[in-house]
Amino acid sequence: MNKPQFAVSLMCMDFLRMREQLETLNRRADLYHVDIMDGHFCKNITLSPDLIRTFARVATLPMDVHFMTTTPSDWLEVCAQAGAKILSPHAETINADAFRTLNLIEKLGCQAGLTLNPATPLDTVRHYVERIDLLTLMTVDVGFAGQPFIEQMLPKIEEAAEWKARNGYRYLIQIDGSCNRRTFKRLMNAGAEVLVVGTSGLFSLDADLNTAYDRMLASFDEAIAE
Ligand code: S6P
Ligand code: MG
Repeated sequence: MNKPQFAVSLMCMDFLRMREQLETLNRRADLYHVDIMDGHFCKNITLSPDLIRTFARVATLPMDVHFMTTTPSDWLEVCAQAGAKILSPHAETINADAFRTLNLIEKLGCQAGLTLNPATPLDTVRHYVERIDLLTLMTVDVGFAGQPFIEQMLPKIEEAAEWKARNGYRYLIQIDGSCNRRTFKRLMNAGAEVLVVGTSGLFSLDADLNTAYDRMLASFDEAIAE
């Protein structure tokens, strides 16, 4: 089984230790996952374009922005200018102008991400998924860290992996929501390639982030070996 890439969810870090935590993650993680919410698409507000600009002063890993906003087109350009490398709006918010949105992401010089809520079938993105670099499948409803894993998503991950193998699509399959010791093996068996680790998979494992990261990697190896 291939090793996954780990994308760390920055909304879950200790905000009083941002610089120190980013410096640790620069050495250890593969990608940054930046959640932007508008209080409408989901009932929370977390990170912001200004924070992306601040992270960019320290971050040496690519930042993938997960837009939980009703009108992502309002935010794509400002986030690209702030330093985002991958822009991942939700299918539920771009299907009225998906091709125009993908053209804009390309024009901004970013990679095209795309995110699907748990209740959204993969088939809704069939006509443009060939243009996607990072396909994110939510395994919790959007809005909060620390929620329970939605088991019914496993066949959807398998379907995304089948589509990729059958059609030669380039997207990496990223999973967002409750990626941790209890779910790692099932996610990998289903075809996950990038795992977003947040509160349950990483930050809750130890107050010291280096120790927490060691524990996360060890818990991944243990889970896979079972
Ligand atoms: C949720 C957000 C996610 C969370 C992540 C937290 O709306 O999009 O990226 O930050 O799921 O991780 P966990 O393991 O606590 O669910
Ligand atoms: Mg997210």
